[in-house]
Amino acid sequence: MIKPASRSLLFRLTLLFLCIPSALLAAQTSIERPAFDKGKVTLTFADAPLKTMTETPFTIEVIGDTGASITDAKLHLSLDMPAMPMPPNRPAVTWSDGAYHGTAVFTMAGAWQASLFIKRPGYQQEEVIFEIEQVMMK
Ligand SMILES: [Cu+2]
Repeated sequence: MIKPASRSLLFRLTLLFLCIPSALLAAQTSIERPAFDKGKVTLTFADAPLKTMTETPFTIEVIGDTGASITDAKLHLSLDMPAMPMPPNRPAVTWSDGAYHGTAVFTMAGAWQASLFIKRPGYQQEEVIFEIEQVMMK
């Protein structure tokens, strides 16, 4: 027989669990790299671990020297495997709803590298390389 006090605790724990936003439970793979002088670029895939042959949405956030988000850039992404030549894998990156978005498909298990080319009006092109340590077989 459960005592009223512990029943109440159970009820509270259940409530607490139900109140955890689903965003916190959703797995993501997020990689941050320095860019420009004092800025940074964050590449976030909406899955973890990453899996082969799976349409995986991603977002890219670009922060400039001043700490402000950069929104006027053209971004080009190239996905490669450092260990071997692979067919070109260049998902389009588009700006919408206040973020850069795209969808990646990793065609093979193993380590990948994402090269991001950032073109901004009036600036030299910046290249940022993200190491993706492991894509798992689906
Ligand atoms: Cu490969």
